[in-house]
Amino acid sequence: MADLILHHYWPSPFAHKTRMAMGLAGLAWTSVEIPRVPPKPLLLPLTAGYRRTPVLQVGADIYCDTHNIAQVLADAEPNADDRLFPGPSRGAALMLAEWVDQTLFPLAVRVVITEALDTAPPDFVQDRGDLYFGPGWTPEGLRADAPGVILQLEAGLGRLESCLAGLGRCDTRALSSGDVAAAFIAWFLRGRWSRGAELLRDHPHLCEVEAALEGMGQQPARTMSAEEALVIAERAAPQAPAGIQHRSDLAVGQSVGVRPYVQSSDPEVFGRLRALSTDRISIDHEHADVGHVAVHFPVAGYQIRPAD
Ligand SMILES: N[C@@H](CCC(=O)N[C@@H](CS)C(=O)NCC(=O)O)C(=O)O
Repeated sequence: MADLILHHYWPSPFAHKTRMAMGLAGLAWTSVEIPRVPPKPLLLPLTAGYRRTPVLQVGADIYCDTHNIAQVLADAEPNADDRLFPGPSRGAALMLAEWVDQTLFPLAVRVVITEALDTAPPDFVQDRGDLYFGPGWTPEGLRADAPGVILQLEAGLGRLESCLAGLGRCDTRALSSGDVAAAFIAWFLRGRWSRGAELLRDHPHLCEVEAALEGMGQQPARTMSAEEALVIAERAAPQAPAGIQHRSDLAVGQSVGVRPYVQSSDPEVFGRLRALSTDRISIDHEHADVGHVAVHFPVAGYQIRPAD
């Protein structure tokens, strides 16, 4: 397999999640740092316009979204799958990761951005507000909602805590991809919200998982410029198989649009359908800077439609 090239920035909680997963899986990776806010002129040619962080590049195959990336990591080496999904943990780990992403993270990012309204750069606040809260959000609305959002966040953390408590202590069991999903939320709240540490104190199992994964995977084997990564994509050809392996009216080669299935400023991205399985949507994309690449998205959480 070609190098695992992670396009990311260090403070990104979702990138932190993927970095931890690479550490847990024992995989070496190459780091390409990208900007925190658009424009991202050296990333978007690879992704057909998908702008979120992180993105994993393997030659001319470009994997968007951490859920999708987790499966690439599991497939990367013979032992990696066992390390990310030990024993019977797969189903529960995947569901936990999805719940954290769809339920807990939106609450966490609300409290973090609400607190940062007066201190973060205005272009960052505007960009993240449009991305996470959808059209029509206002600073006043965020502030008014904050007390109720904090209660919801505490309720969610309580559920996460009892889920981790049910799995047992970290020193008596193998960590899984589900623990990574729990740890990145703890890392985000502790590092970016003034009340994070105080709230986490009430969740000892969550703190234990966070500590067990601390620092894991945060050291790339090497760093690379974004320009070098584009050259690698240009010189490679997509390796992922083509074909429809799932009941669908869509056909290989058809033009499709894909975007996260949430109210947000995420652009829809377009390409020719290359493959569709129960878990993954793959589109073929051409760009003058990279030639032909295949861009891969998860099915869960993404909406695909014909775009002819
Ligand atoms: N469901 C996505 C969520 C990714 C996400 O929202 N990432 C944040 C960074 S932590 C982001 O893209 N922020 C905007 C940006 O980087 O431009 C995933 O699992 O990868």
